[in-house]
Amino acid sequence: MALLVLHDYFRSSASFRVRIALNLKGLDYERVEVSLIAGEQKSDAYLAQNAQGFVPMLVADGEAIIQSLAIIDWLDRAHPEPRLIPDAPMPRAVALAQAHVVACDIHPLNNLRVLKYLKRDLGLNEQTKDHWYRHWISEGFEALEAMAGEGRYLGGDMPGIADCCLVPQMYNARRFEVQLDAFPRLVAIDAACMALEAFQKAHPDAVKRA
Ligand SMILES: N[C@@H](CCC(=O)N[C@@H](CS)C(=O)NCC(=O)O)C(=O)O
Repeated sequence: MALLVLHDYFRSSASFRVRIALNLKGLDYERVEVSLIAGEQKSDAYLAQNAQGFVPMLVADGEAIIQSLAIIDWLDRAHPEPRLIPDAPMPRAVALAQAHVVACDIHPLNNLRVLKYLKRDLGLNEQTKDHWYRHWISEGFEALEAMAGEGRYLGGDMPGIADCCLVPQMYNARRFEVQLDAFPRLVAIDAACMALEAFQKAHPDAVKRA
């Protein structure tokens, strides 16, 4: 079995997605914390492996994989059970569409570098920046609430890639005090996921350095 080393940051939601996926698959991995606050993601040594300078990065037997959804896809092919991305064309499209609502349409707008740009370069104050943050989560969650099926999880009877994306985004939403009353299905799915050890062990509070 490949030696897996995850370069991540405890509070990074893209990293949280990958920790959940690794735990759901029951894989052992080492964590190397990259402090985003200290700017370690922009060090020469890190950039030599990950030109984008983001976390997460998974190194499997010395080969680096970046982008959380690409990492989850790699995990699903290298370690197929339990499946996180369905094989059948239509369920696969549904699962990826749900995951992309979070990973492509919410999260990039609220990324650390975007928030820094809003404050430092565009001169937004803290309150306006937080308003921006909440706006994009609420708008994305409106769509995702409508797209959630009847299952216990976004993935149906079992958690899948979309649940790996939802739970970290809910964590961010709560941190920034987004009103969640309008999203009862997402709140219920998040609670169902957080009842599972794989999600609990991946949570920022569980992996935070003492
Ligand atoms: N699309 C990327 C996003 C990764 C990303 O945005 N990572 C953030 C933390 S959640 C990061 O490393 N930010 C560092 C920075 O903005 O300098 C993925 O899914 O892996």
